[in-house]
Amino acid sequence: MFTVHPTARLRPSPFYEATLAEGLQTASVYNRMIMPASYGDREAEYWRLINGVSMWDVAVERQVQLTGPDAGRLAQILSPRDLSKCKVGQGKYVALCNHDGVLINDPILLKLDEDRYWFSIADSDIWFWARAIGAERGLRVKVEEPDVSPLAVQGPKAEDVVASIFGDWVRGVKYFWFRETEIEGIPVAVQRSGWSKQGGFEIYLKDRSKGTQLWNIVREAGQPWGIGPGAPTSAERTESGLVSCGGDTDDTTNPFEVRLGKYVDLDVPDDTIGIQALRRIAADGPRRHQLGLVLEGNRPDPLKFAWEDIRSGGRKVGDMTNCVWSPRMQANIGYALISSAITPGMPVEVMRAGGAVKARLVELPFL
Ligand code: THG
Repeated sequence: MFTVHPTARLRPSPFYEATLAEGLQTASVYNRMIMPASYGDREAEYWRLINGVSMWDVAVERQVQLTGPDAGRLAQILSPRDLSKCKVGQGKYVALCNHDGVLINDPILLKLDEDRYWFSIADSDIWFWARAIGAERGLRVKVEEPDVSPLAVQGPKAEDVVASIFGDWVRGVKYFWFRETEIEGIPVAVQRSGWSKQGGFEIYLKDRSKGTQLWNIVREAGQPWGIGPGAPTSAERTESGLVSCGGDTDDTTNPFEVRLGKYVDLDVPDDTIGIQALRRIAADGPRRHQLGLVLEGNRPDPLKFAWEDIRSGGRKVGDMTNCVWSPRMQANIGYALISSAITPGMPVEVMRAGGAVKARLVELPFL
């Protein structure tokens, strides 16, 4: 075992002390922060998410705030999804692309005001990108990181827990919509969102000095429903078909290849970054697509670090980009980023460390 050497470059989450007190066992790094991964019993944490309620320190979902008269303009320039009908209090899942139409991040965009937005980002440096584009285009917009840290409450019992804290109004909050409020004097925003398909909310803490206090409020309110600490769960997200940008994608992947084409509107303004390339890709048809893989074998064999080759008829046709044991399917399942010529039902094998493994291709999501 090793411990993490603290430095000012590795910003601690406001919930860091609370997660240590809970017995945090494993973590990874995301947006140059420590991301809690498990408290020692992944299987129990998985079932708590499926059947009950789980709370996650996801402060690594850092916010990039746009403010000023051109904030909405910049948000649209960065997002090839039509934002013209996005209302204050609404969130939208967006696929940020570079000028070649390559996916560089897949944040949730929150519209806090006509002239204030947050990108709640995945793991890449959008702060630099947004500020550079805003400056190069001469826009009247400030780009900065606000003091905001999400805490996710996920699972079928999450709504009961969050309603017991904030009131029954949370039951009426629509998917990806949010409201700013406070609890015991702690300023927060409460959104129906989260990186699972088991339902739930994210509580965006707006005062980093109150992390332990907010953690304990949720922990205590959740007791009647058996809440416990957890983390974004690779088995559940894979079963549910959620994308992990940077994990399931490489530096040539476009949104159409990973089922995000429905978040690309080809008629957004011509100055939207990447839209010319995306129109071309849409017209030509993407070269690859993303399918599910169900592998033969009945022992867990997760993918470690690198993608693994997928072969058909003796030649490479794609990559297996993740692989996890699914407790509900009792199989190793994964994603294929694979030639568009290969379709569900065609025989493939995955070149794993222990040798070739036969796999069945299916449409996503699995469940
Ligand atoms: N919550 C918040 N910020 C985030 C994430 C989050 N930032 C990083 C990362 N997660 C961004 N990635 C995703 C990926 C998928 C979804 C949300 C954020 C998601 N997708 C649904 C799906 O694909 O079925 C719904 C999409 C839709 O219908 O619009 O939820 O989790 N704050």
